[in-house]
Amino acid sequence: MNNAQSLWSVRQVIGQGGLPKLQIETPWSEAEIYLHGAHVTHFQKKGENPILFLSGSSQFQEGKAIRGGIPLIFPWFGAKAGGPNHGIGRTNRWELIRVRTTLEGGVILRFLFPKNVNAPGFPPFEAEYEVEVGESVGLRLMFRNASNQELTLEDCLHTYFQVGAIQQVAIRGLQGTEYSDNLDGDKRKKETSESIVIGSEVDRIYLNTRETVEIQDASLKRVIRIEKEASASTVVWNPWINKSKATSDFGDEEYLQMVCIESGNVAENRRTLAPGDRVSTVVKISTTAL
Ligand code: TA6
Repeated sequence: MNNAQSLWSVRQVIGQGGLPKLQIETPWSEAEIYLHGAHVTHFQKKGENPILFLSGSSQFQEGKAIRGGIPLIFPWFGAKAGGPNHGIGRTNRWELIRVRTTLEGGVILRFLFPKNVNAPGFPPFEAEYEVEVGESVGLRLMFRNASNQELTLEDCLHTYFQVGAIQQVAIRGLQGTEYSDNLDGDKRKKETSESIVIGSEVDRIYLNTRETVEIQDASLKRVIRIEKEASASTVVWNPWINKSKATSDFGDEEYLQMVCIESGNVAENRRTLAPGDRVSTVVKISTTAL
């Protein structure tokens, strides 16, 4: 499929594990999205390094999460008795329902979460997801409470970013915010650093922050900007050595080339929707030279 006016193209091919994959080309960039989890696994601007990390050890099979790219997390974040870690969004096949051109000549793809999949303990809800591919990547995760009772849910775009060397990366934009430290009994702590440098395992939920976060990568000589709307939580995660070795779908050394900067509404930032209400989470990922 392509559109003469806008020079973009979208092709469906057979991806890893025999899963259907969309290959997107635009005048500025290329991207790949698996229908499985509506999972963006690749985004790269022409002449630059890939922006998203994808593990060389990732599984590609129904019911399993792809390791890397942009996993969709809802309606719960983390562990839940009776359900998979991080919810049901990333382990089900979504349907591509619309493709349209942007004013700039890029392309927006819209996906529908399967309506026959229910989350244990949650009233019925609908989810749709838009991915805009152009000079940057735009993400919009949308929910509607399709029940006649209140719906309280967490959501998160669990994005894995590619970096040159993690010890040469500075993460900026979180100074002055509070975080819950998953490695220290979820203790609440204050972020005092203007630039966060990662030299060990980090697993933090920054709360009540709507700020833009930047990944300053001295090795790849670029800045990745993560802007967000309607997102009050930012999660920062790097598994470091021991957790990498203990994770079968993650290479032992891959922690050196990645960091997760995740945008959503989790923990005390979870949101409650009245019957029929709608809510979105919006993220824009862009890069500039350093
Ligand atoms: O976002 C950080 C986190 O919650 C970590 O605690 C770690 O579990 C990570 O997500 C990956 O979870 P997954 O279920 O994808 O292995």
